[in-house]
Amino acid sequence: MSSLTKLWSAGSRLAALTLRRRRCTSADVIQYSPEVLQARAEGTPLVALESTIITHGMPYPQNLETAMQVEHIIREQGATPATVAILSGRLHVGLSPDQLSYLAQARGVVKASRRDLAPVLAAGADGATTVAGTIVAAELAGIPVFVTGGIGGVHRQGEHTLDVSADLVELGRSRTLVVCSGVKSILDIGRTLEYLAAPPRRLGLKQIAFLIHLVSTDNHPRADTRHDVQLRSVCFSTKDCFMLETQGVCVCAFGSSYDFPAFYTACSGHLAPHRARHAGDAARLARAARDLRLASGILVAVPIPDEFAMDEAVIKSAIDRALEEAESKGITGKEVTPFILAAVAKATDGASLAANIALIKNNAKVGADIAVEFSKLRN
Ligand code: PSU
Ligand code: MN
Repeated sequence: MSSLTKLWSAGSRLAALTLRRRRCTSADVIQYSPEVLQARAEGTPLVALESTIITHGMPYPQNLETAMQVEHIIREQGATPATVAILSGRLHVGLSPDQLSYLAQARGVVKASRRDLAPVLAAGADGATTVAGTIVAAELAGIPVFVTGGIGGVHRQGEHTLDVSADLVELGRSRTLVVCSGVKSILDIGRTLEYLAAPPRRLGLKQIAFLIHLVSTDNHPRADTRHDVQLRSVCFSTKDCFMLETQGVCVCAFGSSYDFPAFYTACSGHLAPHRARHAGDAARLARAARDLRLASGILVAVPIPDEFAMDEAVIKSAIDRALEEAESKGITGKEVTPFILAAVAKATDGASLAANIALIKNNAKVGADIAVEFSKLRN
């Protein structure tokens, strides 16, 4: 054997070893439930579910009842549910009824977004994954569809606080198709859509001046956080809310219209750029995105069914009051959404919770249908 051939074969062995080690690493990090393992062996489509909604989004016992019902609906549609959470430092994909029950009552579970995953794992702690955290797990586990109620977004006053949920960025960098009912009007829905999906639009004078400044001083906004923040606030500060670079997420309204839903109500007053009329449409879209090797996600926004939609004026006043209360109590960051959810449920005598439960059950059916349709397409 020539020395060149020897070198070549040693190189291939090393590459194979590295590959094997890589595969082991991600398999090791995830603890699959027996049900999920069986589904994978039999080729049953999987649907990922988040767990922050259980620990921080709803009170006990409705949180547990809803989690079990959502899993049941997914099974009835011919798919297998895979609820994601961190238990004692292990990333679980698929939970047993006992584990769900534990999470639903446990105190001190960390709300785990992307940034929190490694610390919670390293500390051997419990964590409930947000939309962003669950997308990371779904991608690792190769689950293409994920169902939830509402995703995080750009908070109101986001132009000052820069409080933008990591959910939006995660949607921009993973291929997962997320089924939800839009974002709550506790957030800034227009800016959330803009951040996710809107194409660059016209520039105001202020923005042009700032861009010229950046170019002339050779300060690319991405290279320096201070400039990035400055640029973002300039972009946020006009009425048209122009963002230099959006996340390129394919946002679709599900059903008969292009109206982007507002969680408790079917219309937010904003339109989605695309529409999926039914599960088959959404599945074909996901297939096409994968064929194109797009590394960005798809958001399917399903309006709350008419019979469960809330009165717009009632929910608006409850949200406005809850936002004022949060501000006066100095609640910020990741505490904002759970605080507002609880305050709004109290102010509406539980009506907002009932709407939340109804819409997530409907989303579970839609998501499972999409997963089933997707599994029928060429892989
Ligand atoms: N919206 C809801 N219920 C929820 C959440 C959002 O109606 O439980 C949770 C989700 O887990 C979402 C997270 O990913 O809040 C967003 O939080 P943050 O803004 O801190 O990223
Ligand atoms: Mn937030």
